[in-house]
Amino acid sequence: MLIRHRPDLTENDVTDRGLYLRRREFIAGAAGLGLAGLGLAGSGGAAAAAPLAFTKGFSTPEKPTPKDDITSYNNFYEFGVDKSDPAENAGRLKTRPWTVRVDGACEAPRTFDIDELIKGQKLEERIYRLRCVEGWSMVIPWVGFPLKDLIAAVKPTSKAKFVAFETLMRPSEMTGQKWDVLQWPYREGLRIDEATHPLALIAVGLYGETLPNQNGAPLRLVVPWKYGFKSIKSITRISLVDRQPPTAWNRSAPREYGFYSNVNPAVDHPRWSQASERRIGEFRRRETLAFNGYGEWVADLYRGMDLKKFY
Ligand SMILES: Nc1nc2c(c(=O)[nH]1)N[C@H]1C(S)=C(S)[C@@H](COP(=O)(O)O)O[C@H]1N2
Ligand SMILES: [Mo]
Repeated sequence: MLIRHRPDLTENDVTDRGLYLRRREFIAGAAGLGLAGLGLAGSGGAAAAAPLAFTKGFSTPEKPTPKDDITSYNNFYEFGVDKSDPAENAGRLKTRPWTVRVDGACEAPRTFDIDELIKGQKLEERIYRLRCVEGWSMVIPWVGFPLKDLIAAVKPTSKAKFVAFETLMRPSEMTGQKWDVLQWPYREGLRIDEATHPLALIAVGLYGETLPNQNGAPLRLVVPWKYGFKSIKSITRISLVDRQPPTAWNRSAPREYGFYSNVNPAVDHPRWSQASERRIGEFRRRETLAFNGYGEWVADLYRGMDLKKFY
């Protein structure tokens, strides 16, 4: 495995909850760019990409997939079902003004304006692998903040056992929502301990700039140890709930897509194997790793669970 030496960087953060980070996966330190370019235009479709200020956080040393691939080969069914549809159609989505409602089982439910939310967070770059259930993968340099910080801000109560996420419903701009390929709006969910795991990220950027619409602007979830469809894009609502919430893909094909959907080479999808994957840009398939290679940090969440049953 490639080891990237960054002598100019020092180790810090992401060590709460006893999380132990392997040095070769841990590129950390201060690399603030001193840029706060968040003044995005409030009208007319896709905002121009703006630079974000961030520090370096927990990252794989693998080479990131080229930006052109990350932004042109997408799944975002609200804009069509072909890989090229989101890049072509997502420019219609107005991402300002944008609010995110965080509510449910908490003492301080709140509606956040996206720009205020971003200003209030310490952004980090986290280079994570992304493994789609279809059998392809990428390495993506996200910029974002831990989901657990947003959850903590609303003071969850003991009834908060799961977290439910919802994407915007706006068929006039999300033209794919005119077709019933899924029950709209797109929904996802996590157990509260998954959602508050330090690796669960809210991404607001990639490659150092604000997220392109096709990748889920203005904010999306990134759960690197689960299949890509768990990482819901263009979120407008996050609710703390006491029961496992319904999720879009599980509703449409429950035998194919479970609630947990941890990357698991030992449990095949009913129509294809999950043992290997094609890294975008590579020719040969490579082996898929349990929990997408993040087992060292997340396997404990599932101790004692039958992962064939809870797929
Ligand atoms: N709202 C919404 N979120 C979504 C999807 C979608 O269709 N709608 N597709 C998912 C799937 S299947 C994958 S693989 C990832 C792809 O993220 P990317 O296009 O940024 O690589 O987004 C996920 N999030
Ligand atoms: Mo996917």
